[in-house]
Amino acid sequence: MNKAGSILRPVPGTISLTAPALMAYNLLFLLSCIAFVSSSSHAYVYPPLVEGLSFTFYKSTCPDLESIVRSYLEQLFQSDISVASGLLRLHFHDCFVQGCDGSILLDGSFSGPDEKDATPNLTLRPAAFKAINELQTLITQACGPVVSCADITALAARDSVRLSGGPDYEVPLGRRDGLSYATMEEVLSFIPPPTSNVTDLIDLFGKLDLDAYDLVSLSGAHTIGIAHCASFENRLFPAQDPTLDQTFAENLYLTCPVANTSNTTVLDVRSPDAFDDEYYVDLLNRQGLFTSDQGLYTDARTQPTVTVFAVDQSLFFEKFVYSMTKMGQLSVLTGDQGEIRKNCSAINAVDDFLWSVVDGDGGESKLL
Ligand code: HEM
Ligand SMILES: *[C@@H]1O[C@H](CO)[C@@H](O)[C@H](O)[C@H]1NC(C)=O
Ligand SMILES: *[C@@H]1O[C@H](CO)[C@@H](O)[C@H](O)[C@H]1NC(C)=O
Ligand SMILES: *[C@@H]1O[C@H](CO)[C@@H](O)[C@H](O)[C@H]1NC(C)=O
Ligand SMILES: *[C@@H]1O[C@H](CO)[C@@H](O)[C@H](O)[C@H]1NC(C)=O
Ligand SMILES: CC(=O)N[C@H]1CO[C@H](CO)[C@@H](O)[C@@H]1O
Repeated sequence: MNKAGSILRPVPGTISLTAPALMAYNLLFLLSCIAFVSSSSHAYVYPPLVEGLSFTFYKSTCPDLESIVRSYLEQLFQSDISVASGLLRLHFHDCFVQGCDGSILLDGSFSGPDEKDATPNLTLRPAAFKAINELQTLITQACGPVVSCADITALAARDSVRLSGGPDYEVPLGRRDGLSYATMEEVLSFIPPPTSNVTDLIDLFGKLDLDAYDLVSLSGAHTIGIAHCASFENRLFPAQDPTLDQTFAENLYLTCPVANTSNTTVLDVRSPDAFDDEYYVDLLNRQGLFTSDQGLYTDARTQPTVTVFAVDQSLFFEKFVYSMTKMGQLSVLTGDQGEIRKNCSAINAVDDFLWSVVDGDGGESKLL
C-alpha cells in the first residue's frame, strides 16, 4: 500500500497525507452513501437503486446468468486480456449516450448512423462487441430471451474490472434495451474528448448528475487499456506539453514520432493490464496520458482526490464501485419500456415484437 517512494521521486513538492485526513475522507464518503450490500468477499456501499432495477432481478428467470458471464470471460481473457478494457469502455459509452440501453451495440443497418460509427467510437474494440454477442447466445441458450443486452454489457464491465484485479461488486439488473439509435450529434456531445480540461469534464459529468468525485474515480478506469496516438497527440505536436514528465514524453515520441500514425500505447504505464490505483500514481508523476487525465492532478478541485486514491487503493475501489453503479443506472429503461433484444446488434424485427405482445409481456406501448 505504501507507494510513497515512487510517488515522491519525480514530483516537485511533497504531498503529505496525514492519517486523520484519510480517516476524514473515509468518513465523509461513508456518510454520503445510502445502500449497503454485502457480498462474500467485500461489502461495498451503493447509491440508491433506480426503481425497477434490483440485485436479484434474474434470480428466478436466469439463475446462472452471472456464472455464465464470469466463466466465459475468464476463458476469453486467458487468451486476450485486452478485451477487458474494451468491454469496460463499452459500458461507459453506452451509459453516457442516451442511457445504459444497449444502443451502443446496434449495427448501423437499421436506421442510419449508430453509436459505433460516431467519431469517439472509432476506437471501440470489435472484440468487445463480439464477446457481448457470444455471451448473449450462451445466456439465451440457458434461460431463453430474458436478459437484456444492456445488462449483459454492465455485467461484462464488472467482470472485466474484477478479472483484471479490481473490486468484485454487485450490479443492479433489470435494464431494458433501447429502441432507437443515438445520433452522431448526441455521441459527440456526451463522450468527452481526451483534450478536455477539468472544467469541461465537470460540466459534462454534471449534466448526468455525476460530480467531480465521480469524475476522478471513473477516470480510474484508465488503469487498463490502450490509446491511439491521435488521442494524446495534442500533447506532443506542434510542441511538447510542459506538464508531461520528460522521460515519459520521450517514450511517447518513440511511439508517435510524427502526427497521424496509427500506433497505440498503454494508458497506465506502471501496470497496463492490472486494475489498481497506479493510474493515480502516474498522474502524481506527470505521466497521465491524456490532457483529461493529467488535468485531474493539475486542477485544485480534483487534485486532493487523486492524491488520496494514489495511496489508498481500497478507498479508490470503494468509490469506483459507488460511481460505476451511479453511471450504470443513467437513464435506464425498466419495466415494459424498450425491449429485450433477440440480437444485441439489431432492434427486434416487427414479427418478434408482435410475438412478444401476443405472448403477453406487456409491451403494447412500444407500438407508438
Ligand atoms: C473522463 C472522461 C473520459 C475521457 C476524456 C476518455 C477518453 C478516452 C480515450 C480518448 C480513450 C482512448 C481511445 C483510443 O485512442 O483508442 C479511452 C480509452 C479507455 N477508456 Fe476512457 N475516457 C473517459 C472516461 C472513461 C470512463 C468513465 C471509463 C469507464 C468507466 C473509461 C474507460 C476507458 C477504457 C477501459 C479505455 C481503454 C480502451 C481499450 O483498451 O480499448 N473512460 N478513453
Ligand atoms: C477549458 O476548455 C474550454 C474549451 O474546451 C475553454 O473554453 C476553457 O477556457 C478552458 N477552461 C480552462 C479553465 O482552461
Ligand atoms: C509508429 O508508427 C511509425 C509510422 O507509422 C513507425 O515508423 C514507427 O516505427 C511506429 N513506432 C512504434 C513504436 O510502433
Ligand atoms: C493529420 O491529418 C489531418 C487530416 O487527417 C491533417 O489535417 C493534419 O494537418 C495532419 N497533421 C499533421 C501534423 O500532419
Ligand atoms: C444480428 O444482427 C446483425 C445486424 O443486423 C447481423 O449482422 C447479424 O447477422 C445478426 N446475428 C444473428 C445471429 O442473427
Ligand atoms: C470522424 C471519424 O473518424 N469517423 C469515423 C467513425 O468510425 C467509422 C467506422 O467505425 C468511420 O467510418 C468514420 O470515418
